[in-house]
Amino acid sequence: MKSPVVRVEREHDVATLIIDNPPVNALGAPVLAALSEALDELDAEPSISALVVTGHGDKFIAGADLSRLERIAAGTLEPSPPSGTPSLPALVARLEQGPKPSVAAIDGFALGGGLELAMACAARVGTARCRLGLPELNLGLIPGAGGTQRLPRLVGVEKAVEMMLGGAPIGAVEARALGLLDDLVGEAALRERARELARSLATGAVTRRRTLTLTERLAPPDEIRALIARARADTRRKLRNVDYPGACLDAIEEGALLGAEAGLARERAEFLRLLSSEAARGKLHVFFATRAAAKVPGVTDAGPAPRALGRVGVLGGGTMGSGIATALVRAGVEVIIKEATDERAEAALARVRANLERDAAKGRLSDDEARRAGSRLTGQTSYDGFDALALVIEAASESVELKQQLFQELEAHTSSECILATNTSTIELATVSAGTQAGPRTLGLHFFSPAQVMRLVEVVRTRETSPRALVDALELVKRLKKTAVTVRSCPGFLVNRIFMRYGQACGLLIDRGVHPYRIDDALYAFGMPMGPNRMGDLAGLDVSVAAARVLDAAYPDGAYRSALRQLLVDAGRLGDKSGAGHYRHEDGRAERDPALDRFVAEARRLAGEPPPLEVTDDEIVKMLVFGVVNEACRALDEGAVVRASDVDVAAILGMGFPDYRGGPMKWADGFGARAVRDALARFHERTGSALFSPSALLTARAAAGASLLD
Ligand code: 3H9
Repeated sequence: MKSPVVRVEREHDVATLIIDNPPVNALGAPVLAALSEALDELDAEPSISALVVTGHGDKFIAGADLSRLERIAAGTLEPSPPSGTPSLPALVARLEQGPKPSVAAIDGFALGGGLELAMACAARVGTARCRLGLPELNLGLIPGAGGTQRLPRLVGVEKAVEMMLGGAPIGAVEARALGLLDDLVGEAALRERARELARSLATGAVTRRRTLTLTERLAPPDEIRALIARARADTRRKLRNVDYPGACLDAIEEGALLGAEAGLARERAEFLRLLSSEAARGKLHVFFATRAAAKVPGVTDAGPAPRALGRVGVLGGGTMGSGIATALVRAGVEVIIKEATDERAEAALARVRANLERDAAKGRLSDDEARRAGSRLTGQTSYDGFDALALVIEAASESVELKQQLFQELEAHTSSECILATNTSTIELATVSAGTQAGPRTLGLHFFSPAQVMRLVEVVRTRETSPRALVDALELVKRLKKTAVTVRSCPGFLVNRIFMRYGQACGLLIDRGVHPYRIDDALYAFGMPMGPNRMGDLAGLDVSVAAARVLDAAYPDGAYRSALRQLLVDAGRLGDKSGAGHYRHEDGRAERDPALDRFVAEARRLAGEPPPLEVTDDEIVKMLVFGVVNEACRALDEGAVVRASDVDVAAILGMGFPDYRGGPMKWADGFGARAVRDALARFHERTGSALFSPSALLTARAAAGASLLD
């Protein structure tokens, strides 16, 4: 009895197994069971001498079923497959060792377990659009079905290490050149060519070689040891707090030096161990959270289909406007930058060109792509042509009067269909569009700086924003290869609002005698790209003080501000840009500065010399991060954000929160709502500051023993 997820077509002596498991042909238990059943049947058929394994259309196999892995990682599902279903490693081994040779016919993605299965076949044929990779490390895992053993044997240890540690798939031409693909053909010819090759393997016209027995691509042992040692040192430098890259290198090294059997055993043990690690739980959560963020209930599931927006206008070509324009032209969108004067328009175009040149120099774009992207851009000082635009992004400086004036001008110069987006980071949308009738077509597109690099865009809506405008804006963000998190307009939107508490808690600790550098060290060790004080220097302390003033006024309950940043600003210490802030800055390096202590002492004096607080590094981290979680709970309670996992996506992409901890909500949920509430209540009691007063939603979740992620 055949399952519909795997179909078998017989042509003379070759059987083609077609996997059809939408949306991405993941290898879930039903697929594994169906493949195993089909192999049982075909092994027993004397008229069949060879096999072809393929996917459906341009979907080969996207790997193991991640929803299943997520449940195993969470401890709610046993790692062993359901009874009667083979494990993926067992199925892969069976394909390699079985009586009949097999060929993988690959169109589209062959990722993770998909490539592992293909590598166990005797040969692989692909199309120009196939992409092959082992992205397991992106999920805090390592390949678990022989990938660490077969890939080095097919492409050499060096390339295999690069592919696994990098995680990005390679294209068909490179795969063919490396020998990972044995042939490259057009889509229409794929299955026929695979069958032909399978037949040649069966007759012996082409020798059947089992991948695990190959050794000619393996370098001499000393070279392998040296190469792995270099890769190990490199990843230790780049990645903190995680052990999956080292585990992957161990499995590769063991197999390459001691033989495939030892390597497979090591790989299996490490894969199973990592499956229950915090990093895998965190990263699997982020995988699904990122995809969930694209879905806005009542809008993307009910509203109109998105339209591809034609030409886009950008008002203001400063750092932000030119960064946004760069992202747009790179994604193939035609852009008009409007500036106040010819000189400023020229400067804006120069900024975009410089961004594109940097992309080309770093290999992110080819010279030709950069040239074509640049040709999509024009600069002007008038509103000529704005009546034909589908979207305008206002990226002028952060002044209410200026933005209001620009919105009034935009209303006069654009069609009633044109979406009016503002890139404000602090001003409420209703204030920006006040005095116009443009409410339904007004929304916020809050890019993070630098806009051509940062992946997060907060898509901000008001009660008036139409689903049509929202759906189109979400589509545009996707086209820019960025991730949208949808937020209701509120001061600070999501990221700046929740991280306001992070900054406040940092200031409170400083006023209570915890040194700013100790706080930075604790948060850096936790996994943030830098501590909050170093971060303040980078963003500019004048900017930070101004933003804090707006946010403290908007959320006065529990607001706490140390005077430290204001004191530094008053002394002309604005951060990196002025050569000193909390740190001294020279040649791009931040050095600790003993002069800071004088400002800290003054800030403490202004705070009334409260008694010093004894805290551990763990408590420092929790005071700052649980503060973020507490404020996120308030935002969730108000409906300002769609779901808790959106907070995680926003914090990771907007603030560099470590993805291997899953984001602040996922990380806090690991302790449980009750523990988070109790910790905050204790901080409240110890400091006497309402900053730590647990929010209503957190308190309710704690009382109900509920998850923070529900
Ligand atoms: C592995 O293989 C372990 C083995 O080594 C060892 C095992 C023993 N499973 O991304 P999209 C869903 S680890 C389940 O929006 P795209 C996804 O959630 C695996 N579901 O599409 C979404 O659902 P929804 C190694 C999956 O076209 C829908 O499919 N493989 C899986 O932009 C569409 O996804 C990987 O890490 C999955 N494996 O990109 C590859 N993959 O519509 C992970 C996707 O409900 N996948 N979904 O939101 C990807 O990188 C991208 O999905 C892919 C398509 C490039 C394939």
